[in-house]
Amino acid sequence: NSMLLWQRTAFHFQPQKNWMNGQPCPTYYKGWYHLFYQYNPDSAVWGNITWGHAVSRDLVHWLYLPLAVVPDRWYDANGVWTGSATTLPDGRLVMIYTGATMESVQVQNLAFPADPDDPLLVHWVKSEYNPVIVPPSGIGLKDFRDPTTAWYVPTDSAWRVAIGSKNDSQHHAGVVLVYRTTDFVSYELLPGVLHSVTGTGMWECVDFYPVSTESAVGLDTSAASGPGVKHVLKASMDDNKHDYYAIGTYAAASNSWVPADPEKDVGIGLRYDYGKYYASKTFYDPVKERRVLWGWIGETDSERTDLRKGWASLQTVPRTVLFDQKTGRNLLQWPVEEVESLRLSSQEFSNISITAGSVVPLDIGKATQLDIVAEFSVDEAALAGAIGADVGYNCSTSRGAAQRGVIGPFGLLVLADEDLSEQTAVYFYVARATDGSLSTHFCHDELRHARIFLFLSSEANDLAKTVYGSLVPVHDGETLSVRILVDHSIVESFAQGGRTCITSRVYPTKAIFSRARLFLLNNATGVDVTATSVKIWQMNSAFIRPFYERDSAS
Ligand code: DQQ
Repeated sequence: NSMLLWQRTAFHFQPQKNWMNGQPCPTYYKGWYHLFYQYNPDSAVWGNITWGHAVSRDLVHWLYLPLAVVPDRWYDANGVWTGSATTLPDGRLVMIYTGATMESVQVQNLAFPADPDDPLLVHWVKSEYNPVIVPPSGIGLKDFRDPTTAWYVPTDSAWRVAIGSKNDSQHHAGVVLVYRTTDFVSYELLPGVLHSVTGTGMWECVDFYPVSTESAVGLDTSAASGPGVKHVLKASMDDNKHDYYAIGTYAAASNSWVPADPEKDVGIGLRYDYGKYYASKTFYDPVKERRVLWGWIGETDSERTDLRKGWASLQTVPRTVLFDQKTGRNLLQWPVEEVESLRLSSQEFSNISITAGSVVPLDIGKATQLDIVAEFSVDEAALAGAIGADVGYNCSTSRGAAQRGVIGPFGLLVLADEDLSEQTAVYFYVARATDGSLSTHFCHDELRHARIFLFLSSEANDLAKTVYGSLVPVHDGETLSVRILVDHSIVESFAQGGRTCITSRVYPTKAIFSRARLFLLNNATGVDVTATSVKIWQMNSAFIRPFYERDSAS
């Protein structure tokens, strides 16, 4: 439907048409970044899951390739589901993926590049040994999926692969099983579980990787734990469709991982992203020595609408993931530096005062493809007076940017129309306890988005509208800062250098083309706020296009 073309994004990855699912399977091979993604080639809703494939030189400009792995065997007839890539020391690539069998049993299978000399890895073959892992006893036949990238354990002279599951006889616990292998064909289930958290249900798309606590570089998945290295365990909660992670300590000898803070364990603590975000996955990029995170942005409209528009869901921009050395408790996520290559002209504003209860338009011309970096400071004297303000605040139970507090909300209104009837508010909201301590909330308010619906007025309530967010750690002396990527129907925000991130999938009907605007907002009752610096870049499109084999021949 051409009416909806403005909702397609310009620099986020999305297929040409139809349904894309989480979890991406990213990797790097012979000069190219590869993205394999769960894809329905036939329709804009989930089904016929197959591996779509795209390649890029820079993680920003992508070329669509033919389908990589399709469901054509008894062991994957009901879908080629999520998998992972492992690069062996000799450079070979091993892909292990979940197949849903003819009877919908979840088994693990191997796939290999048909021609390892082809850097584009266009053709794939399946192993004659498939399936290589079947559900072990005590595990549900449909609760055994999404094998991780393998890591090598030198003391054991073997590789290990983790697989997510659940254990309903143990208080609905999410669990991670670990297999040992030397040849990727035969696997031995290790005793015990890597980790388990009661009450969290099925863990999908488990990811397990080391992070350096001392330097700002990424680590290969096989980097051993020890001083200066901790391990991140991430799982996608099938019950609530959020991605949770925790940082902890891995002991290969005992096949166990222990979170640093049991109160913030996987499934009950930190999330990668507090918006519309699920089924993410990292890979190690050996070229730039970084760990890169991909996440899946689903739709918040109905399947019926997706079918009409002919496509559904996207990927976030790839994000670099680092341990936050300053807080020591969380990860930092930041758009990969290549995203900055899309920056075109910029405009800079400084020291704009936003008085309590006001909105300030920023005259920047087009406002549908932006990269924004903004810093705010709150009037000190007013802050000192605001003791005991808004202690019980919570983004998701609030009324969003319309709910006025003493020290918030303030921030930006993106994808807004001229009279603000449509907008996504990206804002901070500060609460001050009676002991004087501050806690800072970071939120996205979509409540004023897409009230009008395009096809039938009876579908006006089709969209899930919500206020997203969480607390963001702020250190003494830090200014409040946010980076926001605006891309037609996606708003991706990174607060305080990426300590807390939120992604919104919105459906603008008024803030489109040249009618989209950008504003500063301060809806606090008690404090004036200064936008000390706001830098805004217009963003180029990434022009994702098909790549034909004849191109490579020429
Ligand atoms: N969807 C895939 C599974 C995965 C889930 C199947 C994540 O492999 O667990 O489409 O959304």
